[in-house]
Amino acid sequence: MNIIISHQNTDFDALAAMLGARKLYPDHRLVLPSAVSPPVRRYLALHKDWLTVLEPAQIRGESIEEVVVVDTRDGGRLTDFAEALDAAVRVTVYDHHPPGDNDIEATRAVIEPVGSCATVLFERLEQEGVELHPREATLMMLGVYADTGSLSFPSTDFRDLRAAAYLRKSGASLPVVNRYLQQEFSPQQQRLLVALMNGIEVIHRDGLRVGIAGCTSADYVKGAAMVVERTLQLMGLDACFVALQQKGRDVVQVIGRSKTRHLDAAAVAAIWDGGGHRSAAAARARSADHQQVVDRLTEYVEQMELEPLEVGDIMSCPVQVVPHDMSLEQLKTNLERWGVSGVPVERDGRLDGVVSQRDVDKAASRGDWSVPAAGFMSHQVVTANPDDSIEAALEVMTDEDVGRLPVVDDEGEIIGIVSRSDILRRIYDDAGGGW
Ligand SMILES: [Mn+2]
Repeated sequence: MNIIISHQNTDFDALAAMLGARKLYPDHRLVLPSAVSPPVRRYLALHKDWLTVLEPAQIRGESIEEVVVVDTRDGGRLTDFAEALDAAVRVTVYDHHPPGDNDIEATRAVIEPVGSCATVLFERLEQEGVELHPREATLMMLGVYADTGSLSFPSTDFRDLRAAAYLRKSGASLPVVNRYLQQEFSPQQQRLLVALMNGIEVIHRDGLRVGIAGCTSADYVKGAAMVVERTLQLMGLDACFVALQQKGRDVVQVIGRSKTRHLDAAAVAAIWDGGGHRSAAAARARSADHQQVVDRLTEYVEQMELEPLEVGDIMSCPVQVVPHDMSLEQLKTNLERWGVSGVPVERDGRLDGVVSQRDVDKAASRGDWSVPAAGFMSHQVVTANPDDSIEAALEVMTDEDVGRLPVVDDEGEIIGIVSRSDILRRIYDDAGGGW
């Protein structure tokens, strides 16, 4: 077995570099350490059908031939893999950190003094002529941005900027990158974040959650828009508008962010002759008080025309349902024929569980093709209602760690299925990412 690993508390640069390494070594398996940073964990929860990762326990006892280590070579950050590293025939390192006392011994090491390890891997892929899918480019971009402070840290090299440019050209989605980025805030920004988190009013409109807040500050807040963006992310809002007034001034700064195509931030900013894009816009309201601006924003959001945005709108239907006694062999054939990655399982007309492609692969590896669906399905009882908002469905999937939710009507009948990929498509369409 050949594996690709990285450091404890895996961050986006490490994950991006692991993906890059797997593009170079397609037969190697990705193995994550026991501790992974929370934003990476959230990213993986949503992308796991596409990005398969193993846990250290799953390689125990395997004979390891090659270990590819990325974004570190410090043995102290690789303790989960000490055994594998000892046993490996070859150890290859891709890193961008300066040398240290605790560095592991490598058969081959590619060390480049650039801002992110994703850049190191990107350049190898470029040399080999390996093409990237937009979602792969997006993760690589996340790596570059995370380690360079979105290309702003002094450690940012020309080569990081160049990698970012080519990743963008390969279709990297900046809205998705921003969705996952952790940003560092100044004290003024932190105070603003606290004020917004505490003072924001959330208006619910047909499954959309729009936050509106008014706020005063003693000094000018540089980078207030980033705080508005973070508020939107932290609160899981679809859009967020903030009226910010510096004490003693009669100008109100209006900042809008929207990640839904149902609400055009630029149209809102236009109320005060501002401008921008659908997803990000700003305006300056003169001779105004922030409370007046908040009232006007609230009126706008409460009265705007909306198409509904619900699970029922994006679910797949009609839905294929399989009986609990369908054999593994038949099920595998059917999933391929139907081109779906999972189906609900029924028994006596009622939902009994869900079978995913992963369940099928796992069962198939045991070699008994006659085992019935009930023997390897997930006994999953969480479902969605067609009236649920898609954000709520996504939350349930993340909380329950399931990839799809059967959609049932009030009588308990299965009328559709909504999968992580349905929601991904919706999120990315809304963000203009297009995959
Ligand atoms: Mn790094």
